[in-house]
Amino acid sequence: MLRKKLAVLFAAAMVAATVAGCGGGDAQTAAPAADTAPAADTAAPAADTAAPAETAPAADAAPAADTAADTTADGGVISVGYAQVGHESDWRTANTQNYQNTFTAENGYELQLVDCDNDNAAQLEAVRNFIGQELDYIVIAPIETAGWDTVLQEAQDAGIPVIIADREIDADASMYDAWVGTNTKNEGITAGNWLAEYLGGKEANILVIEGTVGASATLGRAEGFNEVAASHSEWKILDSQSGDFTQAGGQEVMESFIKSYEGQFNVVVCHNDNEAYGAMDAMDAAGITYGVDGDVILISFDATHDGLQYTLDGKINCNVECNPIQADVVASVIQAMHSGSAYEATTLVNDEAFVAPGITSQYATTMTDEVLAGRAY
Ligand code: GYE
Repeated sequence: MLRKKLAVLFAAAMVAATVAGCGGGDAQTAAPAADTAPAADTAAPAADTAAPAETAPAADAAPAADTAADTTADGGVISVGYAQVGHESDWRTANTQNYQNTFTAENGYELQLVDCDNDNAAQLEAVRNFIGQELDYIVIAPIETAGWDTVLQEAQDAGIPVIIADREIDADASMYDAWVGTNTKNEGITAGNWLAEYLGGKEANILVIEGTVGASATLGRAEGFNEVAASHSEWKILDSQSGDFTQAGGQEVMESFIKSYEGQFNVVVCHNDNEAYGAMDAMDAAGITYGVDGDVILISFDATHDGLQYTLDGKINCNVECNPIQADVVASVIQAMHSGSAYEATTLVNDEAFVAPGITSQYATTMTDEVLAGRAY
């Protein structure tokens, strides 16, 4: 195990963040926001544990495969533990399926995927269990940003490389080996920029249904959107409450918003599609209209298949994508680590945004049947 870890660290070339995934987003939505997306240099292992950038071995000069690959006891099968957030949303289901379809036995993996049901303690326990089993690699989609130092130290002591995926954590980048995910602050900025463009100076009284408290996806989207809101004195955020990224949570929060603010709001921002479905149910029940022909502008994040169907139908005005298809990038990082080659310390999966028919935007693609047909998840 120790030999493999050393090979991994020496092979960690300090390369710039790359963009993977769907692509096609316009420059405004793709511009990384430096303060939430880990920069390549912050995600790289600390100088004392890895060769500096300029001396990091190139892929072809990396330690021979036998220092890395042949440490696997079971004839080349790579064991991977994935501590998954839970099953709170359609995005999450798509992400889980993507890992299950990628880390297959045919592809040479043994995947242990643990659904942590949005419970931090369960997630820490899952990671400790992976360490106890001496799995080859650990992938964590962290529920919250906080609380990772001790268990990451334990993984490091055991010599097991850790990849943080989907969301971000507070821990120093030297505590893990690679990061793969999306720029959620940028998603929030895109939502804000689109709203400003759409309203063209008109007043906005905004209600926000946030994601899980303490999750980087929540913090990033809120920070990005609030940054744009701060530059619009004609906007007011009336309230912001967590719907926990679930449909039931979105409905519950929207019902209570309607009680407190009926007749006072014209914009609802939901941090994911499932919350938006719940908010739509609550507004339907209260006779509040939304979408392109309604009284309330509805903004969502994720742009899953169903979310884009509602956008195509004009019920969601703007839907900012977050791409759940990340397992292929994680697998290529693991393959590089395993063969002792250079790998990307940070990979940013690109997102774009979509708006309902009848809306044109410099920040987003107008929905069509073809766009929806191309959306598998
Ligand atoms: O937006 C939400 C999911 O971490 C980016 O988590 C992800 C978020 C996604 O539950 O639907």
